[in-house]
Amino acid sequence: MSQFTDICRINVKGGDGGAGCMSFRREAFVPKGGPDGGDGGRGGDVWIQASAQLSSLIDYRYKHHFRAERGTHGRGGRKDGKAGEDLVLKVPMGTVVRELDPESQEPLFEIADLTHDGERVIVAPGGAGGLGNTHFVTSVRRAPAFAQLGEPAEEHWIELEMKLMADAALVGLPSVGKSSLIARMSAARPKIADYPFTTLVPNLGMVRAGEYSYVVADVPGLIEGASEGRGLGHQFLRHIERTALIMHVVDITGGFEGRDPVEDYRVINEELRAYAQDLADRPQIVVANKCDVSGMEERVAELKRAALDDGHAFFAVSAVTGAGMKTLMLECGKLVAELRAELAHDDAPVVYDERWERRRQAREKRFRVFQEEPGAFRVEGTQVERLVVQTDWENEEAIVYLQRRFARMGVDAALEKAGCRAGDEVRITGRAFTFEGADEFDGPVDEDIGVAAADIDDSSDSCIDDSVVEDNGTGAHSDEDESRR
Ligand SMILES: Nc1nc2c(ncn2[C@@H]2O[C@H](COP(=O)(O)OP(=O)(O)OP(=O)(O)O)[C@@H](O)[C@H]2O)c(=O)[nH]1
Ligand SMILES: [Mg+2]
Repeated sequence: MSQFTDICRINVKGGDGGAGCMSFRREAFVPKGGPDGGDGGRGGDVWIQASAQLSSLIDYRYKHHFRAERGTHGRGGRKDGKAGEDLVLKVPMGTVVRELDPESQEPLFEIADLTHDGERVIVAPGGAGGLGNTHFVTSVRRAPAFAQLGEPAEEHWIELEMKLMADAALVGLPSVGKSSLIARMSAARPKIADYPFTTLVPNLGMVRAGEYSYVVADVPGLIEGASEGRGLGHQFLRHIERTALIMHVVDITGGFEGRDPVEDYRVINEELRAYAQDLADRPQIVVANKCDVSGMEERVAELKRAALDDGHAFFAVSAVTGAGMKTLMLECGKLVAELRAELAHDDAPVVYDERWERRRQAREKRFRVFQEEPGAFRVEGTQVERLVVQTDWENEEAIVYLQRRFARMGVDAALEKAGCRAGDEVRITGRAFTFEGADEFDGPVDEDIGVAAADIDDSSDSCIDDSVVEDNGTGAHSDEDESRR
């Protein structure tokens, strides 16, 4: 595989919930027994899970759409539908998961940074199963002739980015001998040649030295201007963001152009700083390579002085003869072990699911109301629209139930504030209703909604706090934005 696959965008969708069942018990000589429609099963969730077995995102390069299994429908005799299977998508450790804006495909926010084997996060929850008609029995509605449709599952575009998980990164100008060094230090066998940009993608190697073992990355050569996108190394700079230690390799001979090693050293550090101050502040060791070439003593001394002045440890080695390599590998191992111990201290476990789910839920509960044309208003919002989709429009009772839910959620009140009057048209997704006025459902409606309300109820129902009522310039006006925020 020549191409290094490290970023991909995929579409994930949970399984749809199964529909609830509308059914009545059949008994001999009883024309219509009690309601006995079972609930629909919930749809499966889509998970992203880090796995130590994987080392690339290649699985997601050609396949972009992933769906979890749907729940099956409820049946008569109080038989509930079966829940859909979850779908678990495995990714390498060190994968960052982000939610994308479905339209612009720009990252919205980070969902998770999966760094440990087995760490996982739900990226697309399955839909809830619809409730069977048994749930809608109340003191006044003994024989509810409706059930809920299954909830359509969430669908999202997400971005997966694999970041290298190396402990140390070999950084330097092209042809300074980074690949030669990793070949000396580990079992990695990257291509080595005397022309620049031999290495096109990062190579990883496991180094064992004494009691230490650690992973080193050989990154494509950086050149002046790399931080602004020049050369190849730029796209890999962000991989270095995760390594605890930078092994800054300098060609002590100055290469074919006879460059000054101290100047080379400064150029690279300047690029690191320009890319991110954090990279320049990262623990660094300076490695003078090609010290087998004779007559370099003075240059070695100069570079050593520059490195020590900056507070960096200094090593003079030869990847070709192996001189100085053992010390370098051991000292690196010691440093990496110290840095790891430091990191372990501030390695507080991150609870991705909650943080991200809360934000998503808050977003979904929000709705906005605006006037589309005289006498016609539109309500937009994920949860509001989902309720409409879950309603069986052939069924009068189901529609009445929906209207009561909207009243409780504050949709009616928001419509009224926006200037909607009885008789006006209210549009939600592809449906249109006639507004009957907000007063209709005033007062406690819980008893009337009965069991169903208690079952589906969540605190979100009083979500008027989250709603956004907008003035679209057509004269519909509300000051809710100011008063609520
Ligand atoms: N004399 C001598 N030559 C070396 C040493 N290390 C590497 N070289 C030579 O330097 C050249 C470049 O080596 P590479 O290991 O490919 O350099 P690199 O830094 O990986 O280069 P890029 O991948 O292009 O950035 C090759 O011709 C190597 O044989 C060394 O210690 N001594
Ligand atoms: Mg190389």
